[in-house]
Amino acid sequence: ISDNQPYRSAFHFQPPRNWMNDPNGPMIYKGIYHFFYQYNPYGAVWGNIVWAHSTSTDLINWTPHNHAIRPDDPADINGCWSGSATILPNGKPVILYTGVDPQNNQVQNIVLPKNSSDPYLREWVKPSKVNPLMAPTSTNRINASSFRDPTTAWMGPDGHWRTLIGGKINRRGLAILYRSRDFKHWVKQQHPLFSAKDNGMWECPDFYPVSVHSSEGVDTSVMDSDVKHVLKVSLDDTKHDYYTVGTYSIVKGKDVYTPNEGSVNDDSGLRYDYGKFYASKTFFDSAKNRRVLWGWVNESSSVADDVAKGWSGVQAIPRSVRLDKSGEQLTQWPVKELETLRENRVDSPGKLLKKGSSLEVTGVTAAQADVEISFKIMDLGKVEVMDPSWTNPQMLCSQKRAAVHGGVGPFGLKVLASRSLQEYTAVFFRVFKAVNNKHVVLMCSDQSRSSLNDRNDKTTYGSFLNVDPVHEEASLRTLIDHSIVESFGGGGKSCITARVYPTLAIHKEAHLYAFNNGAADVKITKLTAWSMKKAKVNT
Ligand code: DQQ
Repeated sequence: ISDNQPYRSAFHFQPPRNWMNDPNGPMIYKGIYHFFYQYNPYGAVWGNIVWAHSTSTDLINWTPHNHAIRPDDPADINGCWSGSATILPNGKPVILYTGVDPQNNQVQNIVLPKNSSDPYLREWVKPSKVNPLMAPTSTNRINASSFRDPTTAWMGPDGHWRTLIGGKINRRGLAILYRSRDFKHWVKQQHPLFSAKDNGMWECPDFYPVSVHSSEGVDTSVMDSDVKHVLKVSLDDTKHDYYTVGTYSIVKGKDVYTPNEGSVNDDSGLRYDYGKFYASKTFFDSAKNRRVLWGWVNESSSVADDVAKGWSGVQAIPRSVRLDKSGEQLTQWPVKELETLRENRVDSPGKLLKKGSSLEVTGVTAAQADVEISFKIMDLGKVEVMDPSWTNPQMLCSQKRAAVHGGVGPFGLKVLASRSLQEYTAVFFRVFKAVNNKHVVLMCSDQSRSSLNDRNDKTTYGSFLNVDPVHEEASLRTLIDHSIVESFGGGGKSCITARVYPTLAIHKEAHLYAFNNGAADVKITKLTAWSMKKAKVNT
């Protein structure tokens, strides 16, 4: 394993070495945040999966513990896969997770803390003769190779527990619903809570209420007229996390979830993140009354490069999630605690960024920074006309990259940039006018020039941003952490996370610029950047 590690993160969660994938069982217990994750103790590629475990008091600095769940029982001998924690009404936590049995069937198991007075929950036990709790049978129409990832359970007004398990039958993706009176005996419901044809396997479902009138989060079991519900699924086919916002009720004893019109789980659906972000999971943080989202960000490098550097996978910064004021989508923002790592603040507001110009932001460690910037468009008259066939934002960003001059935009940031711009990652906006005279804001993260190393996947990402440029400024926050560029547009209405591996723009050789390649001038109304301290992560 190489000693030269320019791509390790300074403030994103990662283990010291080896493979990490899905976030598992996040929760707060006795004031301590718990985080588990899919981990290979033996290498930098997927395999030999256990639940590794870390704890924290601020979601940013983490202490490692022994692996919480290992394959040592017939019900999980071939793998301890993803799952979720539930805090029972008596305050004690339990974990439901997927085990892979000797026949390679996927089954659902439970583990309990050995000593629930230990706030660090350092030991977990598999109760004897209970597992599996849920399994495929000859009659229950469960596909034994597509049955995994139980959600945090919630209790309905009838006092019965519910959990969802991801599944599929043929090409139909399923959120399979189980119910239980005692958390031990689980009964599969005849109908899934939700399903969609031609979707392929639904991994890692998540289902939770969001408050309609407040930014605060609510407990997973809350079901009243002040909440809407969010159903998220991770589509195995596309490796993206899609969500819908909808209403959930129990009608004549049957659980019914109805997504809002227009939000569907497919390629036109809403995504948490339009870059790399998968197998995500939320939990309700009862200490701070917020709902916190974790998501796995995998590598864009080659397997050979992963093996050489000795690790693969990071977690995105935990995000607070709330229903957007529109009621139609969520907004996400890095948890407040991240700001404790900020130092050396630099401000440079009020600058006019003329067409074709750029501005270097100096005074921060550009490879390890937090940047907030807002733009006011000076001349919307220069806007380009939107072709009605341009419905795919990612494709549009790939065609109209940062270097392609436009009318209004592209303007934004060039991060992890080398001195003479042989390498840079550009995060930017471009504005169009549609046939209905409405403006459309495109947000892009362009990795095409991110590295001189061509073994990396340098796909460009994009999203339409739900912001009206006539009345609102275009705002962007970007977290830069060596090989991670995590961007929040419009206060968190669209998020794009990218992995990049510059060869020149590393450590002190990384630079940060604001740029404008549009014909219209833009004014930088806010530009604040901070160097970020290194977090204590599993050291
Ligand atoms: N990863 C786990 C599965 C899950 C998948 C295995 C999603 O439980 O479906 O490591 O990334």
